[in-house]
Amino acid sequence: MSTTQTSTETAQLSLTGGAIRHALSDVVKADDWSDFKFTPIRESTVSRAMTSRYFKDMDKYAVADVIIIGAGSSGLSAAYVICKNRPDLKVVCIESNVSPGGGAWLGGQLFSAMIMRKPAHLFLDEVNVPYEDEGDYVVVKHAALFTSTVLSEVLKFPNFKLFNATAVEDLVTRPAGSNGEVTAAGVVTNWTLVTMNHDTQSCMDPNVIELAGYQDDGSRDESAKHGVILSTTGHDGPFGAFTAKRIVQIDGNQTVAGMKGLDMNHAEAAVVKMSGEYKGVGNVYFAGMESATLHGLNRMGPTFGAMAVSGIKAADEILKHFAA
Ligand code: AHZ
Repeated sequence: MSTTQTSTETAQLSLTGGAIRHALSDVVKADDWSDFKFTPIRESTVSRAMTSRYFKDMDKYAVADVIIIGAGSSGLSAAYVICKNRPDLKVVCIESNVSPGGGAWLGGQLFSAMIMRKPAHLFLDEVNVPYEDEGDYVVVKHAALFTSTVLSEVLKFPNFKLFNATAVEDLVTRPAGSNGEVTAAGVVTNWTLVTMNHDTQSCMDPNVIELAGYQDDGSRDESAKHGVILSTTGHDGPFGAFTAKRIVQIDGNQTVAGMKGLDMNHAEAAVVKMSGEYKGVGNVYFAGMESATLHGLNRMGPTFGAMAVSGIKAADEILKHFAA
């Protein structure tokens, strides 16, 4: 039998053994629900409560210090590390799907358990996700336990905003040198449902989130740290590797190498090592399986240590950028 208690200024709710007692207002007396009611509300109040906050967030995060593209296991792990260490940075995550989490709701195929090779279990310790210790690797009883825990931790940070059901359609770029070099200065966004229907509707222009550190005329504000983009859109697929594919068009010197076959032992460390800053176009970092697609690394299949650790590594580089 468990006891859960929440309290507000006006009421205390006590859940014990199936009997719900509303201690102060006596709404439910002796299991008699016939007079049960909620506090009153107008429909327009609900609309305003949602939309005012959403648009306030859009306003607040129109300029961001860190823009994370994709809320899969690598993106969420990175978000956790950045938000925890730098509560002063504005961190926004754009996720094209309605449900954040990417491929980390299942361990592999349709199986529930999630495998992480050591030392990635240290991240599980940090976020308090329990696991079975099998020696060289650990097992979380359901991948959804990992994803929902990291997601809820990240969402609780006051400096983090998730815009889900929103797709990144392009990068904002600015000149960054006399030889045609460019730097990424933001992302171009749209509702995913709009992104999916550009071909069937008349022009629906997108929206933009700009990186911090630029002036009104687009030039760098040298007195401020410039913001960064961390792309974690997963491996090549219908939506995946979005930024990798776009960035090599922008940076004509590079190509998307494409993900190689599955090799668990080599793939995980390689993804971690190759995650981090992208040298071609300024202000862009990669983590997770998008790094594998960009750099031609093996995939690892259903073992998630590299997703957490590559997110941590990219986050560490980003923290160093802001600390310098
Ligand atoms: O919806 C995508 C997913 O949630 C999102 N995404 C992709 N393109 C986007 C775009 N705008 C906004 N243009 C976008 N969001 O990015 C997220 C990627 O999550 P993921 O779980 O696919 O990637 P990950 O690298 O974090 O984790 C990969 C997990 C895998 S795949 C794999 C294998 O195939 O071998 N093994 C592992 C562990």
